[in-house]
Amino acid sequence: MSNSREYGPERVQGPLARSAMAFVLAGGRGSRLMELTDRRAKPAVYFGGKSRIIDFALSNAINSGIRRVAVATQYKAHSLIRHLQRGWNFLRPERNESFDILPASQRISEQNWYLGTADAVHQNADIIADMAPRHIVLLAGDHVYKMDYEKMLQQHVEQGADVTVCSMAVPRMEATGFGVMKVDTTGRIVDFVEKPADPPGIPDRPDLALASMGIYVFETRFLLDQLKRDAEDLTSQHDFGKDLIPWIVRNGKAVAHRFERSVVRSSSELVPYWRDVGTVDAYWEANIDLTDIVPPLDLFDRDWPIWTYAEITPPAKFVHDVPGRRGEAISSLVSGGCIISGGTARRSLLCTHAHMHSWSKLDGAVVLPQVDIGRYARLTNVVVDRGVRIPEGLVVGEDPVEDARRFRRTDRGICLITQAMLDKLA
Ligand code: ADQ
Ligand code: ADP
Repeated sequence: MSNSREYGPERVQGPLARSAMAFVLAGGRGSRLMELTDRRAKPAVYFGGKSRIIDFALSNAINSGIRRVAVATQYKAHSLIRHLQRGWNFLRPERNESFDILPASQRISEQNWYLGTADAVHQNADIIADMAPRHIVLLAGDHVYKMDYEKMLQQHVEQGADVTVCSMAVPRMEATGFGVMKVDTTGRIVDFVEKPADPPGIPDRPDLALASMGIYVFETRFLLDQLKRDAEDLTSQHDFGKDLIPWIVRNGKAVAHRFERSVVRSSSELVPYWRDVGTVDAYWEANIDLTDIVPPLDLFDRDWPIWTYAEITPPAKFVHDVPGRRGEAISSLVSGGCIISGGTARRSLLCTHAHMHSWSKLDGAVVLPQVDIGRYARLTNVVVDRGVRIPEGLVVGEDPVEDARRFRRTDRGICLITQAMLDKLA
């Protein structure tokens, strides 16, 4: 009798993640993050104090049981590649594991970088074929969420799909930036439109639309055949959302996987949490949300750790020397290597090696690594880029006109502060 029978029907397939490969697309710029992505790709932007955005997709892959990972990079990839090399090359070929960084390197045509997301995979088809994983889990490197891809792989095989697309319901008018699908009662996708101006609603909930999260599962051979067909199609823009997925919806079997079912078991995470953090406002909000009493994204969940490369740092230190000069942090996350000396951080998130000096105040501040905050500075609702030296007495967040003149101020009133902006003022 085979083992699978003994274990009952849910084990018949066995884990599929171990024989799958995660292919992470990390080449896009993410230009709506403004100066935060002037020098680094969006997947390399810091998030949550210790991580970079790409760590979420990669940790999900590892926590799901996937042991073959490839990351396609293109735009301003230096700090991204450095991070991947330092933090993620623990996957060992001698254990039948692999971790490959695949920069656009004109491997097929000497004229073209990665033309689009599908081309980024197609240009590496020979590498993928060599490794021969049974399935490809295609991921974007620029979303913050926790998800068990094994469940999606199981559904893909059970339903005999050509492609399985991960989806979640979003308010209908917020779906204009996504691929939006219509599904039948079996979950089969019957229509898929990329970024529609007027997204179709879900039949019994017309206020919601079913959005693609840009996460796809394919059988490897099927995907490689599709990529070859697409590469020869002169009308194609070689993009998954614009070309490949709509083609398979029309000509094959595309199925939707609902993200709600994939939420990782955790007491605080009853609602599915997935963020694109594509704008300064969304980025600020997702980081500040982590300071909530019960945050929507649990970084303290030991069942689903978010792995990263982290510099070795001493513990955070709080200095309170004379009365009235308290070094304190309230409802805040403070990373290693920070020194809060006689200043106050409230509802703020400080990455490694921030140094707050006496009488400085932060409220609603997302502070990237190695920032120095001078005496008497008062910063409210800000994102401070890595390495910035905030001069003594600088006040931000109290005069909208003055803020907009000096910094990148969003409509919502969040200010992004970079060293270049401060240098211009000097
Ligand atoms: P977009 O978010 O517009 O839509 P896109 O800009 O193509 O997707 O980026 C997807 C991923 O690919 C990102 O991680 C990006 O960094 C990467 N990428 C972009 N261009 C690349 C290139 N040339 N080489 C390598 N990597 C590249 C997609 C889908 C929608 C879906 C949303 C969900 O097309 O249908 O709704 O994702 O966010
Ligand atoms: P991250 O903050 O993402 O670790 P860095 O800012 O260290 O990334 O580097 C991103 C890229 O920008 C690297 O290629 C680095 O050499 C370059 N770089 C860093 N600082 C500057 C600067 N002041 N001017 C121009 N390029 C810079």
